[in-house]
Amino acid sequence: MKKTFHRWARIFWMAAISGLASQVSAKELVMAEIHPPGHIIVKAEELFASRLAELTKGEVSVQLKHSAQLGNENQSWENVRKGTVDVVRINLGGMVKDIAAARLLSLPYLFRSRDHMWRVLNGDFGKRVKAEVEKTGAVVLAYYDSGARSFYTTQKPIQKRSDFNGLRIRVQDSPVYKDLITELGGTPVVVSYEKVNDAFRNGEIDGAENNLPSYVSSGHYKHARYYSMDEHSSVPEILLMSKKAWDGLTSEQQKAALTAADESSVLMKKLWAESEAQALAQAKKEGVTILEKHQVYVSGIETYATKLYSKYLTSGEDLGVVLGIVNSR
Ligand code: BDP
Repeated sequence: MKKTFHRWARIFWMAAISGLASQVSAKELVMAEIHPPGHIIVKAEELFASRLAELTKGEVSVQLKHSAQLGNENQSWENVRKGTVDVVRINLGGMVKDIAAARLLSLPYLFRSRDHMWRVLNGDFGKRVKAEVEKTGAVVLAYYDSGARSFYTTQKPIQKRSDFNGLRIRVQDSPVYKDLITELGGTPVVVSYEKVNDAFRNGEIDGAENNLPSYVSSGHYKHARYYSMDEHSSVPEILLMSKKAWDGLTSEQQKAALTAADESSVLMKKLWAESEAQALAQAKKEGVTILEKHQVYVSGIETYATKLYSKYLTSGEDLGVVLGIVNSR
């Protein structure tokens, strides 16, 4: 009896110790995302989280806080640099004020296709973006697709440059986007992503611009019933980890984080076209008027939009980089 008691006591004690040990070594990373579940970006992040847990045998897990529970994208960008949130996914278009390379990436009609954008990101320019971001104190895990952004409006479709006259168009908080709308003849209105539906409802804006998956998943299509596929920009998303969280990982865990991020990016790349097609089908089903690219007088819009280049390409080096990108189309 006494012996059995001792045996059980030992087993209990060892279990308690190993439980404690795994608690001590297990790390939970908190991740901020503004998109809701179901968005392709969230699917990619879910894969990142599950692969990271798998690769580290449960030592590192990710708690994904979607739908802007931890604030808007500007706040995420600030928080990841401060280290108050561990992982964030943000659009490079919103980082223009701090990252000079993001300014170049945001220039309208820079890329002709997703393939073109990926070639540039996988080359020297992608390395420059990474280096600039890492100087601010965040670690780059991967780039994600973001397709092409197009304009959508409430009253009538955008077909040509003069259709912008007098329209108030919501933009991300970026000087490039503000200048773009001004150049096109409209008035830019900076509104954070989560507030765009309210801005439509309150009549503060007449239009906005985004890729199809975001246009549909955000519900913007309920207010802006005309989507004109002018595809004026393709600015990728970036997955970042705070330096503080990164330094708290072992080198094996860091490697696992990069692998998981890379795998999620590759999968997302494969699924992107599918997700765009689904969003397009849903928009059509909901009665949205879609103007295909050939129905929009894109070259007329592009002529005005690209006037921005002279403002933003002030150094010989940047001019050379952008010429290189344009010539690699
Ligand atoms: C979405 C991006 C998100 C941006 C948002 C926007 O995924 O990161 O913040 O557009 O327009 O497509 O603000």
